[in-house]
Amino acid sequence: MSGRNKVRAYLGLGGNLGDPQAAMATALAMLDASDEIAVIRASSLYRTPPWGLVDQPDFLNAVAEVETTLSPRHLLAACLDAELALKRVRTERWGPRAIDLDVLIYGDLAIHEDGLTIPHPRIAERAFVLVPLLEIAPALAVDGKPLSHALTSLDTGGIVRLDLPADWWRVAP
Ligand code: PH2
Ligand code: MG
Ligand code: MG
Repeated sequence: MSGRNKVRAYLGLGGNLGDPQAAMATALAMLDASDEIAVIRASSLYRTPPWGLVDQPDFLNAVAEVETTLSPRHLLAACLDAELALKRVRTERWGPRAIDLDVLIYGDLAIHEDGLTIPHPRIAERAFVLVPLLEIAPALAVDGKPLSHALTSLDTGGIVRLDLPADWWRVAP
């Protein structure tokens, strides 16, 4: 990746069908293989109770920090490409899925466009996003507000950190 215009971004990963750990590791490897995206680190994997539609299996969730020379829209497109390559079938909103990749944060940018809202509008409402995000970026703030604040009003019950090596995402399980 060229040294110019590198932006730090955070991606949310989740899944609850098939082998989500393998799907997330493969997705990060695919993104990292792009000349325009470098995966800097990934959080631990967390087993999390389903949010939204509760009558579905537990999810695995993680957050990855990346550096990219892609625009927000192209970064999102790269995420959607990885989802498609992993044969994600889009079904019901908030329903079960093999892999979901979301652009949570892109530098200091705030974007409100059709199909692209950054920072992701529901970061502060979702413990399954905040817990892994704060693990790797404890001082992160959105709109000048520390995200660690948001976590104090959320229920983190049932979220379990898996005891895996820090490079779980580099090894094909
Ligand atoms: N994703 C959803 C809906 N509900 N719940 C958890 N725990 N984790 C997720 O990633 C998740 C969810 C749709 O994006
Ligand atoms: Mg999502
Ligand atoms: Mg998504």
